[in-house]
Amino acid sequence: MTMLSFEKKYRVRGGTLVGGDLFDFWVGPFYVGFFGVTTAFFSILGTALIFYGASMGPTWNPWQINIAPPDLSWGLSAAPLAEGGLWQAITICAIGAFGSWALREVEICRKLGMGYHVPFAFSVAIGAYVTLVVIRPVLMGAWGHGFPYGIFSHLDWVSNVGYQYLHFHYNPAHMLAVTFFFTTTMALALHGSLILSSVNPKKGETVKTPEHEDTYFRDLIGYSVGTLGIHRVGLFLALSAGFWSAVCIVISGPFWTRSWTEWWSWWLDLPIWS
Ligand code: 07D
Ligand code: 07D
Ligand code: U10
Repeated sequence: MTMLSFEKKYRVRGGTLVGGDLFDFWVGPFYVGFFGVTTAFFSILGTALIFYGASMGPTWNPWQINIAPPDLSWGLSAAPLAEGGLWQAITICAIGAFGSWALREVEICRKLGMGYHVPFAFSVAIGAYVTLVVIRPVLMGAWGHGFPYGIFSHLDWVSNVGYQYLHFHYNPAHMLAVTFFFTTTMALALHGSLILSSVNPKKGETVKTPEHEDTYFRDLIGYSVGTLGIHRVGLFLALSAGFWSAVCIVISGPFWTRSWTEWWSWWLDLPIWS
């Protein structure tokens, strides 16, 4: 079935979570829905606020624009717009836009009768962002612990926060997250290369079957996880990377305030050594 005739079949009403038929239509290739409207609303408003913040700042250089969170002295209260209130409003818009996008994904899943794997996966990324700008600042008692919105300024934040704990690489949850990120890229490289090697043959050669793919890994490492299984592995690895990232930052401050190198002294403190 070509894409266009398939679209004709599935572009029918139904499956919406909110709004009934009201926004149940497409604009060009995009499905709109109630959450498409809320996505557009929050992202347009949030972007406009970033431009407003930039207009108050010293530069229009896109690399240097910076919208900082309120000073720590504001605690968890609402700050005036020019003193971090903009950051607070942009954070609300960002969460509104990301949440709307995830719910729009859910509506598209429902329309197509598919599983909710894509919105679930995106929710893990949203969870990491919310951990950085809401959960950790709330646990530490000030919005000022959120990261600033700017291309270079957010890098400065990561570096500064890292050195506040002396050596962030010694954070055990950071180790797990980094390992999952590395493993995800390795898994994607293995999967991408295996698929291309079997279904994109040279001119004149035949396309190979999933049995070839299975056999390749059985010959190489003695086991094949299977053609469906590798997608489960990939999703697990990628979501674990995001999950352990959120853990590594939420424990830094709320649950561990000293250097991460010191954390490892539990090993030296084991009673078996004395
Ligand atoms: C390829 C999908 C497309 C998405 C893109 C990003 C914007 C921002 C806004 C000027 C993989 C679009 C960018 C809309 C413009 C303003 C105000 C996704 C793809 C192309 N970071 N980060 C980047 C964000 C955090 C870190 C690049 C966002 C945490 C490091 C881009 C968030 C920490 C490095 C960017 C976020 C952190 C980057 C490329 C939110 C820990 C880099 C991103 C909402 C997670 C790299 C100059 C990319 C870089 C980079 C965006 C959060 C660390 C600007 C939107 C606070 C160490 N980050 N980041 O390709 O080159 O993602 O920076 O949480 O080295 Mg960041
Ligand atoms: C938060 C992004 C969410 C994005 C969303 C969508 C748009 C729309 C529109 C394109 C989580 C946004 C969408 C805006 C765009 C269009 C049209 C993803 C998020 C919802 N670190 N470190 C991590 C490594 C060091 C430090 C995570 C490596 C140093 C701190 C990851 C190294 C020190 C924090 C990671 C390294 C340090 C981290 C990031 C190597 C600094 C965090 C991934 C090789 C001196 C952050 C939750 C992530 C974290 C984090 C990797 C080094 C500090 C595991 C590989 C030693 C303070 N580091 N790091 O979280 O856990 O993605 O955040 O040296 O806060 Mg680290
Ligand atoms: C995968 C796969 C697979 C495939 C695949 C893929 C994974 C099985 C079969 C997919 C993978 C790829 C294509 C590879 C490339 C992808 C990446 C590298 C990932 C990164 C992607 C990007 C960088 C692209 C990002 C682009 C985006 C997000 C599109 C941007 C979209 C928009 C600007 C429009 C968004 C649509 C919305 C919000 C909903 C509908 C809204 C409109 C159409 C706008 C009109 C608005 C309204 C009608 C509402 C009115 C607005 C209001 C009320 C607001 C007003 C507010 C004010 C303040 C004024 O596994 O193999 O192959 O292909």
